Amino acid sequence: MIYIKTLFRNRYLKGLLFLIIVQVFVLRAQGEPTNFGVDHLICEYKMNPISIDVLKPRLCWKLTGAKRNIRQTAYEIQVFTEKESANTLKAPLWSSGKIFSDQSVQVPYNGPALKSKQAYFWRVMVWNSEGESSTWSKVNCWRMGILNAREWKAKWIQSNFKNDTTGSPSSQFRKDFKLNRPVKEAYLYITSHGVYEGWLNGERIGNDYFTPGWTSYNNRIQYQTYDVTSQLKNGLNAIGVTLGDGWYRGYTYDKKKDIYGKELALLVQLEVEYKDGTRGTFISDGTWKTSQGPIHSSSFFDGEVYDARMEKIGWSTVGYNDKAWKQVLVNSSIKDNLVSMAGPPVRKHEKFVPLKVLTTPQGDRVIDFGQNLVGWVKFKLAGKSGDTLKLYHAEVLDQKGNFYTQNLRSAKQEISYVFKGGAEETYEPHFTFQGFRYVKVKGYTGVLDSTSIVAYAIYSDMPQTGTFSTSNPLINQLQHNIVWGQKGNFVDVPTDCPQRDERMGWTGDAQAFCRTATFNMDVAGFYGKWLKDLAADQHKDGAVPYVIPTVQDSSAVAATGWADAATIVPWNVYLAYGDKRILEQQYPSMKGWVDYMVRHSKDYLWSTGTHFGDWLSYAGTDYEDGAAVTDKGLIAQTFFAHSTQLLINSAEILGKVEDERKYSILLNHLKSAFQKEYVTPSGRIASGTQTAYVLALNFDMLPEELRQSAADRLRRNIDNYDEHLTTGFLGTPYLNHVLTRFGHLDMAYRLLIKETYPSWLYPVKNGATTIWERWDGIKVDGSFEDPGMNSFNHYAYGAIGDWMYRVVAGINTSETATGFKEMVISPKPGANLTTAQAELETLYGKVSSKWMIDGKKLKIDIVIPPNTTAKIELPNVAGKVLENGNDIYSVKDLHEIKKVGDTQQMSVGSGNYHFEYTFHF
Ligand code: RAM
Repeated sequence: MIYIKTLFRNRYLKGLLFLIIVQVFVLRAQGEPTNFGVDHLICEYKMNPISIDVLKPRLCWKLTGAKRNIRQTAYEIQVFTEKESANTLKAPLWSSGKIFSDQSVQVPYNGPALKSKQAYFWRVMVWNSEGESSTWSKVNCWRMGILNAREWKAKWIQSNFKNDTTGSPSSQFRKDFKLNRPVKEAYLYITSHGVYEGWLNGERIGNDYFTPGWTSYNNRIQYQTYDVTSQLKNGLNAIGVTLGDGWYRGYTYDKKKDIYGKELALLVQLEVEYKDGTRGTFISDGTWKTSQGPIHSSSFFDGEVYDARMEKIGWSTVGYNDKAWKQVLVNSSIKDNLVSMAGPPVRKHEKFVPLKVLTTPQGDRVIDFGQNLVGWVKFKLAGKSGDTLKLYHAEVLDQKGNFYTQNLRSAKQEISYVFKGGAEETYEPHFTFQGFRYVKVKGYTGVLDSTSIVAYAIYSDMPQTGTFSTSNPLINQLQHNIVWGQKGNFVDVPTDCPQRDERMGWTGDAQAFCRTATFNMDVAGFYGKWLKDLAADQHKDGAVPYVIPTVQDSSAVAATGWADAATIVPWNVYLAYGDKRILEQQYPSMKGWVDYMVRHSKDYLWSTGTHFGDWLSYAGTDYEDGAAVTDKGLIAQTFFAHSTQLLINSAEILGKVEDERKYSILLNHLKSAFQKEYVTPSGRIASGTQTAYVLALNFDMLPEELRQSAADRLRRNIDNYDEHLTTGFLGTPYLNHVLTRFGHLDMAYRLLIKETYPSWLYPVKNGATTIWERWDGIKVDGSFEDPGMNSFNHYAYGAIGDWMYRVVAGINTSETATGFKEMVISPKPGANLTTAQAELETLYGKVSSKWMIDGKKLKIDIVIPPNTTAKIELPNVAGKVLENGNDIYSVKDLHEIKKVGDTQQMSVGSGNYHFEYTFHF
């Protein structure tokens, strides 16, 4: 004490101490690295979103650090209304205070009501299990969108050309406007009936395509928000926007058009904050001018006709002479159905250069881009004024090597470009996309190479989260095909196919594939948006349309295995991202669908209605019991039960005790009714198909004592088909899971590596670069299946991807602490694979599992992200297991070590682990 007193009496020492204290604080504030930290702050699944309309947005962050067992024990969030405030001593708008919790994802903002168009800056600090705190994270931001329809000052405008109907030239809209002070920041809010492309001072606004995206337009239309600060200048500015038919009034399924209306319209509101603190708003209104531009026609199915001679040079720049343009009409469409864009925008991704330029036996000049992709071709070519270049798009060449488009049905997928003449002209389409690998070129004989013509993949901007690979190149190609099937069919909505005259949000396909999708990419926002449309388009009586957004007749609803997307998709989003709010958001829709089935069933059996059944299952006749057709009533009953189960699970999570009880009773009745109607006392199921057994087993429809024998029957059925699968859209996703669960892992692997039809690798052996709609899109004799329905880019059968991640590599979330908060890592080697590995970027960070067979040894590397725990299950253990060379029983970071049969189990926290042991085959 005396010593300290003396110390403080010394002025010099006092100063030094002060300096040290300051230094410590400054270093901490600057983010001095400690052995753990926090970063990757996201809000509503987005990094620094500039427009959200969720009133209590959810925040996620990742803990970082290489040490094992990193666990969050507490956090503090601070939210400011000005960025600078984080570094001053200014009080935050909201501070959570120190919250003792290990929750680091989906943490709802819980401060004062958030204001329209206001930016919020936030940071977080976390504490670990040693009680150490991280430094404050870097400051991230979110910004609210327009929260009140009355804040839309802009007016809907439209052109007034007589020929402005579906398929007519695209209208352009323009306006010059003046800013008389330097701009601090400016946001542009924009949407349309139809699709739009906007330009400010000659520069494209944003890099999104097909905006405002496809939603249930009668109920919800998205608007986009762009930070256009850097595109504006002091003084005069110009804005120009082009509109295309898009989904709004363009041709769709069955040659229908004008689904949502006959007139296209535009709504634009620019809000500027000047450096001097004043504000200005510029809006679409009756003073805008309109003209028809070079896009002669555009259609998703048919392509685009573009006459470059009609280009209006400089039309979106200041000073353009628009005297000849017409005045727009103001229209009175409503604005209270406008919502901020929730999912990811469609963007341009991979670029492909010509792999080969070939001449077909029929004499066509065709470019092979080497990948069946969805997007378009961009070229830089010269031509004579008035000459037309035509591009045709196809997925495949036929047996003789000729360009094949019959499977596109009526979709033309054609680009016609009329040259303006002179120097090289650069063009890429605007309001259309094609599904293709091959492009036939007509009207141009010059050189076609990587400098003159390329292809771009265009799809919803979902970050890739997963990778999967093995020692078998064919399986790697299968994984590649699954991922490309996902890219091509996630173009704003989950479609069945991207090329023929269909391209709709088929619900059955979506539910079959969605769990796989959650592994390959971050699809939380994508499905979150689509599920809102599902609920919006769901009928009052709970019936779910076949396609979402719906464009079919009102009778096209309530098919089993399709409508169940209402329960299955939200459930899978919940599993992958721990997203309880999606269950909350979708609960009425889920319940509505189950109640619909209740009302349409008799004595707890649902067997009425129109169903697609086990769509596109194997249809051979080479096995005694004929084709692998499963009774549709039987299928309906299993999905009825499954949806009910998911509703019960959701009710439990949301604390809806009464519902949980009520639907649990219902579920018992559904299972008894199933057993009475479709199962003999010895466990034989009415349809002896693989799908019948798979569904009954996967959804626990059979009494416990009959399950194993049913699984053995399933195996015998597969044997009878010479070890081939025969399942369709509904049975396929669960086939290998059921085999694995009931001790037939070897058979699951045999199906996976089977190369003959029907199998997953049969298309791969036939050169597929995406997943096919049918097991035999190209038949064994080399001819094509029925062109009426033969897509070569249809993701449903890609549902095996989920089994590859969860069983082959063994990365699973626990179902109680979902979103990979707790996980089960349970790799299962099999077949002739010597290695397999998968990585998954979860909301907590990277999980990875890699195994390798080295002689008699199995080596397994596992990475568990911070703030999570894992139960590890090592299979086929003979003898001692070593972790980093040490007997597992001596490693302090491994807990609850026990051996069950020949599986070695243990629990771990975050970190990297390396196991090695003798593997018994
Ligand atoms: C076809 C497609 C689609 C399927 C429906 C039932 O249009 O194959 O994938 O869901 O039929």
